[in-house]
Amino acid sequence: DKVQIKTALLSVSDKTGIVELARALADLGVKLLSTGGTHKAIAAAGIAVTDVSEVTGFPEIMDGRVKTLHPMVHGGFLAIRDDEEHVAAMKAHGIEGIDLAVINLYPFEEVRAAGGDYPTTVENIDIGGPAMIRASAKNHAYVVTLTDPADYPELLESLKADAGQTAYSFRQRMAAKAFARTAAYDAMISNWFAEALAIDTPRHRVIGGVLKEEMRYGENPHQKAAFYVTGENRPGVATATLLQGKQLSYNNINDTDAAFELVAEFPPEKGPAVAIIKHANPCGVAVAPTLVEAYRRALACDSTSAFGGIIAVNSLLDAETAEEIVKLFTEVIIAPEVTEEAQAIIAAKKNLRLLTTGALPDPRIPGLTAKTVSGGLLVQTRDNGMVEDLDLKVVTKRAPTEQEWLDMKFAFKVAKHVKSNAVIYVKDGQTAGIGAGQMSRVDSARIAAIKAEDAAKANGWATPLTHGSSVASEAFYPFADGLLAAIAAGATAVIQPGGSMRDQEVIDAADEHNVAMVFTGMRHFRH
Ligand code: 93A
Repeated sequence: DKVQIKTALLSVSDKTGIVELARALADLGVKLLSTGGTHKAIAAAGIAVTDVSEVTGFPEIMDGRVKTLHPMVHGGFLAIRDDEEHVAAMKAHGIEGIDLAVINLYPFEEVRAAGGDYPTTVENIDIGGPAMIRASAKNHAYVVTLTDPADYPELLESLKADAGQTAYSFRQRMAAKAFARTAAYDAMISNWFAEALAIDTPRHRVIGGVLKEEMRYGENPHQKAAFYVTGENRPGVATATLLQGKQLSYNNINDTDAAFELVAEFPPEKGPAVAIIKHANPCGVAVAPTLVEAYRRALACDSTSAFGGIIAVNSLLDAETAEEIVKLFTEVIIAPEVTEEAQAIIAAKKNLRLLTTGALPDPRIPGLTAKTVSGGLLVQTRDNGMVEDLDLKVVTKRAPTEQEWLDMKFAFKVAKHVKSNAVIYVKDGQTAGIGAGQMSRVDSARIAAIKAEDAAKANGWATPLTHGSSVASEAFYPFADGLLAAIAAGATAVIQPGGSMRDQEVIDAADEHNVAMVFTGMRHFRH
């Protein structure tokens, strides 16, 4: 299974380490073939290298769009070296075997991330490179494919140790990596089209991305994990700048995303907002005239759970807020921007990660989400429903007061980001109690009320904030019991999708207690 490397084709956009590799290969007696720019770089270092157009007998044409797409190249990669017919074809056409492909692709991802215009981005779709990667990797029984400069040293070591030969296991491993690379590359192209053309139907898109980083472990220490980025032009954890602190863990990334997506529901023009997240669910959300006040109010909801949490803010993180935040152990802060003063305050906490994104994501923009099931991927468009855009219907005798309107919309926004069954009480722009992830809606209502009682004790309030609150349920009440549990906790106004067979029972129960109720017509399941 050992293969002697006699001829190599080098064609790289990222020229990292290419001259050193070429020199080492030349020293081992390998014949080098190369394309325009790569040839130039290697030749400039005084290393003997043949232009691929000498092999093809064809010049690079159409601005380099066609340079290696030729049977002399692809025959060289694909020929089965011990197949009589293949060998005869090589002889008949003067095709020489190519035993090593060193290829990396036009920087499509970089051009896209830099906001390249449409024609520039299209021009950076590499055709010949992926064709060579796939051809050589398919024929890994005989050919080595290198797509990553990080693998150059391993190749050289094995060549030196093994008289210019490579092992089958190495070629297999490199082939697997090669196909992962071309698949990720094509996924990025597909994602870009989807974004450029606003295609949001899952069937016209491929879910895929390029490896951004590997984490030390996954959700648990015995699980391995990596972070792939889709290249989506959406401010968030995938594109954020880490200003301080160590690398984010798998759970940190998941929770930070949940935090930032939630806080982005609150446009900064309408005032500062803060969300504190634990295990992907909020344990406090608030809006207030100042950011520091919003933080205090968000924290007041459940300061016990906030310990070791993740904080997202919707506007410039200032020194006052930073002072408050550092009083408690927090894992991550994510903000669109941060003042220098605030940054200096946070710097005192070495382990606290601080991320900035430059902007908030637009909650209305389409996109895809995916989760795995065994043997498959479930893909759907992002839940970009906004309560402001819905046709809200008052279904009770009493209409909500102005404050109840504000609080119920706030609560419904939060409900969208809470695991189902979600019941959220809100009073005067702050969460009073959050009930998440229960199998029964009644239990979620009860748990949220208990949390509110705990908060009243912790904060020295005479009554829990649920008294006189507005409550949101992310899905309809199938029976009146869930509503009655919320009323028992003191809610005076309710927002829910409606649409249950027993809506009338639920409406009657609300009317009986002089509770105002609004139907949204849209639900926000989050399972
Ligand atoms: O424009 S291409 O799709 N057509 C080709 O025939 C071709 N062959 C290699 N792009 C092609 N390449 C790519 O050129 C390689 O994948 C590599 O990224 C780049 C190297 O070009 P140069 O050696 O001129 O810098």
